[in-house]
Amino acid sequence: MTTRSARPAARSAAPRSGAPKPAGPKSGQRVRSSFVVVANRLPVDRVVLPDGSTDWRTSPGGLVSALAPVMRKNHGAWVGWHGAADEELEPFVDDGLQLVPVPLSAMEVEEYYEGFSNGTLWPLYHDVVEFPEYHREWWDAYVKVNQRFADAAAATAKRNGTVWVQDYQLQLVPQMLRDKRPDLTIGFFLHIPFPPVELFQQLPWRRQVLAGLLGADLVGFQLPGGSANFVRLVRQRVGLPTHRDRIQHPDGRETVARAYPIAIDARGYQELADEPTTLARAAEIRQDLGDPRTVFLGVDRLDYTKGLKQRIRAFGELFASGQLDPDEVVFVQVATPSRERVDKYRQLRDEIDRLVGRINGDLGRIGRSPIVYLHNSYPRDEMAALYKAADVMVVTPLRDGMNLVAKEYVACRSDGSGALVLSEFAGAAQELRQAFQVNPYDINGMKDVFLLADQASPLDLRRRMRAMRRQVFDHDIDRWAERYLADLRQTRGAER
Ligand code: ADQ
Repeated sequence: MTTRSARPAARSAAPRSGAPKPAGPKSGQRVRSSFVVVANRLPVDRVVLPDGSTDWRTSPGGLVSALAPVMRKNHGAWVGWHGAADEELEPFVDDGLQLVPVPLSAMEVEEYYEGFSNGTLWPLYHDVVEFPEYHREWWDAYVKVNQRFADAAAATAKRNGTVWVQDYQLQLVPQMLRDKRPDLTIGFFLHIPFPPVELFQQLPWRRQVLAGLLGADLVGFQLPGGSANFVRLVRQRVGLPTHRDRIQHPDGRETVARAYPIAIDARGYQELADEPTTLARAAEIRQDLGDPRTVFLGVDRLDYTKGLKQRIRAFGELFASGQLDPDEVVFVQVATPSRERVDKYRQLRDEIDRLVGRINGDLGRIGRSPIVYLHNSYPRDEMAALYKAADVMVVTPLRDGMNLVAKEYVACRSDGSGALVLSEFAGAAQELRQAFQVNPYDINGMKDVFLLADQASPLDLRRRMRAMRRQVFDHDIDRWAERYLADLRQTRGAER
């Protein structure tokens, strides 16, 4: 396995230190806002400075990349866990965001977060690519923690305010919040797929989860398929009447279920990618890789849904058969460390280490490894440089709600070059139709498409990239949030 130069975020990104903190809530003072986001995690990570003091740094990840700009624009408050167990923190302001920490005990992290959220819901909602585990103690912790988040949101939201709840960890919050604060407009957005009826009904607590979501005025999904699954389940399992995307409650209230495919800050990415320092860094990366003819790139959280094993196997076979020549081609796989305390994730990491080690051991030579594997998190400018340096981006999840990496790559290719290989099972495939689409379970099929993308004519690539760029730039993150929030206002407006 090779770990060549690239700059890990944890060591190189400078935390905001030294400068006085913006005036924030004083100790014990409550934050009140008419726009509140509730998510499992606050959008910051704590860093320890050389003098031993601590500060906060905006954390990477799909959800954070998507929501931070919207929050700043709306002077909102963000309710979420701050990432350390058994610690209570007062609300604070960081980088213009009002942050309201929700405490979790070590046991709750294990049962609510690692257990029910990531050991039950995550695999169940991703087509059962790993077996979901069902434990009653995990469910009990999920209920308890969801209530705590709902209580914190209820205490933060101003009268008649709007609360936007995020993702699968907090599906009970909408109804819990409505019980306490019927004056609020409540939105929910699910970042991961919503499974078909046949899979969802495995869940022993399926009715409670549906009832939790039904507390929202608007339930948003990545794709129309997810929203249709939800409406069908509500009809069958809860017995409420539905009409297209509307669900009628006995008290006259309505819940609307609709798709809002999440987007990125396309212009921001493009500008960053075109900065002279980024371009220089991209050239340096290629040089460090030995100036190969083709750089293939994969960038994923290290997660079993991302199809890493199948992808690496496909490359291993292409290198072994000589269809790809390690003297000319390199495959760079960046895998962000993720959920490292969960067993399945530890096992996956070991398997990937072994797989990459075996391929490089068999096929590499001094100074040349066919696969460059980087198990690290990087700052945005380094990510943009990697996207610029890559000729072919490979995004081949077994199932993915959307996949922002695919869109980020497209946004960075301002000269129209580059190829995107994209799994049919990523939500992004419904929008990026000109990508080279693959079925990630079909290793031979994937190998063919990797070769096809490598050999495609510059004209064909430019034509595909132009169409994908139009899509990504026309549907950016601002439009996504505006569309969702406008619909949310309307759902409630119609009732009042
Ligand atoms: P994720 O499963 O985390 O998100 P993805 O959409 O690809 O997947 O978002 C990953 C984000 O992390 C991207 O913005 C990417 O740039 C960043 N990232 C990845 N590797 C990195 C690294 N090594 N260093 C730094 N940053 C890195 C969930 C769902 C997705 C959905 C998003 C948003 O699973 O399907 O698209 O939420 O809704």
